Amino acid sequence: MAIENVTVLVGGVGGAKLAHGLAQILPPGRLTVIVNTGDDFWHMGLKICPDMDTVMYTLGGAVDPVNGWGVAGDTTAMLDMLRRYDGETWFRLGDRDLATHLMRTEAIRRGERLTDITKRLAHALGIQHTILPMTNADVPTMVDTVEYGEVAFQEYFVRHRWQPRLKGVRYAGVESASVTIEIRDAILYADAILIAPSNPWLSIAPILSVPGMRNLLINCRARRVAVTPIIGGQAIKGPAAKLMDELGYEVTPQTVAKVYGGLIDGFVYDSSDGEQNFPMPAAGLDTIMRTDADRARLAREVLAWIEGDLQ
Ligand code: FO1
Repeated sequence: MAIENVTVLVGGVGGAKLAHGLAQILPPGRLTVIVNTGDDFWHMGLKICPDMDTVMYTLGGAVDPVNGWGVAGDTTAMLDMLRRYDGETWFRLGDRDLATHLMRTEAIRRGERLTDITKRLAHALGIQHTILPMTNADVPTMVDTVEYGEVAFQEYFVRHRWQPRLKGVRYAGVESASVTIEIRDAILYADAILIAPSNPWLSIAPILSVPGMRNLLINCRARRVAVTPIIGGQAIKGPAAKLMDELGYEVTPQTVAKVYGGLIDGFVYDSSDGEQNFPMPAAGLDTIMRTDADRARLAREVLAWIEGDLQ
């Protein structure tokens, strides 16, 4: 089968890398990136969408290459002044990054949809593909922890450096969220749908929990493939492995494949894990994306595997 339109579900840094690989190899307009907004929060009066911005900066060639989030070469004048006022500096907003939050917050206050705001910001950054929030509703991820009880996602992730032990996760208010017409079209017209190597519980599950999303994915005509975020019993980045352990799962790519269960037609695991068995067609590829070329190579290999009908 020939693949023309690709849609990819992503969280932050790891997902953005695969999205960037796809963006490099697909013609303009052929890629749609559906982004987790469970990490979004209001901070110092500003609406912050960390995963959206990570994807936007990565595809726009503006991302900080060391952190994988924020703007390359950004400065901290605002944070330095905030510190003098004894303000909240645990979430590090760079000076250039601040412009994104100001633009977005003003537009939200004017009543614009996050979908339309993102389209405008992405276009201004020269991005020729489509970036969509998973929904326009606020669906903050809440993390139940042993040490602090239930805390908002960024409190858990950034303020406490994902060290608290996790007991559970919920996506607050998701039952009244809905998929947008843009998301519906991106799924219905896709030839291939990828689930990026993002955290299955903190990044992908919020997207899948938007009412209607699962049904669209199950009933669409696209081939659906997930890429593992677990290699050699460890997460490529972030708390995925720690979280799996705390929730009582075995830290293996098989666990991830099982969690996606009936949603996927194929699974990509890392070739360094050796021959592996999965309950669906699976391919062992080099999934580590250190360079831009690695990202493009992995994107090409995954699409080639799907085009060959997951043999
Ligand atoms: N991650 C951190 O670990 N520390 C920060 O201070 C931080 C600030 C920040 C500012 C803007 C932005 O868009 C992202 C930022 N991130 C920061 C990353 C982000 O919060 C997380 O990586 C994601 O939410 C998890 O995908």
